[in-house]
Amino acid sequence: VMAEEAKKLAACAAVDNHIQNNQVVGVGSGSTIVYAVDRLAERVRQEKLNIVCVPTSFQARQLILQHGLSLSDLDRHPDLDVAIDGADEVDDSLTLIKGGGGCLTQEKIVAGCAKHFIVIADYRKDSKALGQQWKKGVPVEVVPMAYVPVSRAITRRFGGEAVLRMAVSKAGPVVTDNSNFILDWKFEQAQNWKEVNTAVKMIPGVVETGLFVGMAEKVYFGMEDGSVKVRD
Ligand code: DER
Repeated sequence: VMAEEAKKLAACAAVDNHIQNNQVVGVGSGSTIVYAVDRLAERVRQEKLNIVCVPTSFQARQLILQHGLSLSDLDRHPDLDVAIDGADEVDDSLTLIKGGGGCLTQEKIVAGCAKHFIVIADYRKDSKALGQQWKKGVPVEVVPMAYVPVSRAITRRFGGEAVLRMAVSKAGPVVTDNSNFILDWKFEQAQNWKEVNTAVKMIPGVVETGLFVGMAEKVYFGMEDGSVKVRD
């Protein structure tokens, strides 16, 4: 099957296995999550489920509203039962690279508030080691005034190069939902991602990294043969 169909398979498997009545659900961002919200809305209607959704971006907020789902936030629901989100790459210890869509900060906050963080992805994200499939580097959200010193600090400490993400449909750099910039750090060799995540977060000006270490409980991969593979 094509990647889009594989995304849908993973999304439906995750929603069908992890959504039940009276839940607060974190809704991720990107293209795969669209299939999950479609399936979630269908189940809410068919089974008359009492579900409240917390978004991870303007995009997720729009998805929730467009599907007539109940919108909430972390002020009212700081404890989420489950969060479902996509990923750019998943390694064999469930470490994720996220942020290809620029939404990593709110995604990590919401994932951290959920009892269960479930990831959905097509087969292209299935990797043995970060960097094997995903070639765009690790996204790092930074305060705009600090992007140059942060970029230099990352490359001095860990090598590679950290490049300011430029917008396509807007002049100048991408501006996140939190009014920040994004550096894409093109690393050269495999790292101790737990250590890198901690060290990068300590650099003054860094808001968040796209390294999700020890957060994903289970990953559903939609495979090319139409099956769904689970890694946990
Ligand atoms: O940008 C993000 O963090 C997205 O969740 C990304 O990791 C997955 O987006 P996709 O489902 O469109 O591949």
